Amino acid sequence: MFKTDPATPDLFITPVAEVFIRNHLESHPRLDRAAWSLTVEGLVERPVRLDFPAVLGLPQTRFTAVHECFGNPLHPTVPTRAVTNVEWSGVPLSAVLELAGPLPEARHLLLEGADTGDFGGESGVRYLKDLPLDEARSGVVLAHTMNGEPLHPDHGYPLRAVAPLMFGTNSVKWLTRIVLAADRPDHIFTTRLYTRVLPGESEARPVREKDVCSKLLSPGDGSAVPAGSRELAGYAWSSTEVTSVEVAVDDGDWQPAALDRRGPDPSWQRFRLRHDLAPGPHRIRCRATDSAGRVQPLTGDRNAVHEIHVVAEPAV
Ligand SMILES: Nc1nc2c(c(=O)[nH]1)N[C@H]1C(S)=C(S)[C@@H](COP(=O)(O)O)O[C@H]1N2
Ligand SMILES: [Mo]
Repeated sequence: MFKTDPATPDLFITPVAEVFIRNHLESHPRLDRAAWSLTVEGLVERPVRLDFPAVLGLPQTRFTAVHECFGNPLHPTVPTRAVTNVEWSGVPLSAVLELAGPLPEARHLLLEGADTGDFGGESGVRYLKDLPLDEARSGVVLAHTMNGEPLHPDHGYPLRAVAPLMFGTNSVKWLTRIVLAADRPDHIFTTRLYTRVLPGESEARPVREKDVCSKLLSPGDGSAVPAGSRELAGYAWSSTEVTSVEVAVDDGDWQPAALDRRGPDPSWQRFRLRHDLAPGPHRIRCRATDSAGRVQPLTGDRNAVHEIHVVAEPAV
């Protein structure tokens, strides 16, 4: 069902062929762009139906963003570390909403995909997500390209939502319908799954903004490297800018790594640290902190500190 770790995880932009694919339902629609349309309905002044040329006729935007799967919603604290960084282009959702004119009582926006199937004991369900209207209007883009290419059928061709600061689950693929509503819809993918209680809070909230997280990518987990001075590197990301990354080798102290700034787009940020690896096996860990003061936990949650194991081989 989905691809495993990319073969070249170290690139700043992940090649399309290495971006993971996550489908909850059995039907993986193969849509005909000429027959496709997007409707905007519900609490709007004028329901609209847009065909693909009409979408292309609206203002376009292009940006790079981390694309990260939250993980299995049935096991919300288990780390899966399915993460990539890709460039999207498409139409700001706000431009589409302007055509329809949301009514004042509209508070929520529903995004519906064309796929159907069974999940979590329910049959014949649709893929449906909801967002607060204000957040959707300011943050969501309806994307038709990934890394400059038309979306691959598995990634939602011809049009998908992208919520760049949020987990991938909110970025509805094969988008065909947008509904404005006063209340949240009760649905398996909105209110019943994809909710969690954050540390220090008592009420469950929907899985939206990304957590602070980081991943060591070089050297690769399980690899053998020559002993001596090595660069330990990877990427860190969050819904805000990451402000520091620390790396620890074996039982050594957490050492501050060099870290790139985030820039205007919500891309991941590269970190690197040179370290002298003595011959033998090593455990290497990384830990990010973001500008909101959030720090990766050592254990126990989906964004727990990432650790890799490598063997440093003595020079012959
Ligand atoms: N229509 C639809 N959209 C969807 C999904 C889905 O199953 N159906 N999966 C979601 C999840 S959980 C993730 S992580 C991302 C994955 O996007 P990708 O497969 O393009 O990497 O799509 C999201 N959008
Ligand atoms: Mo996901």
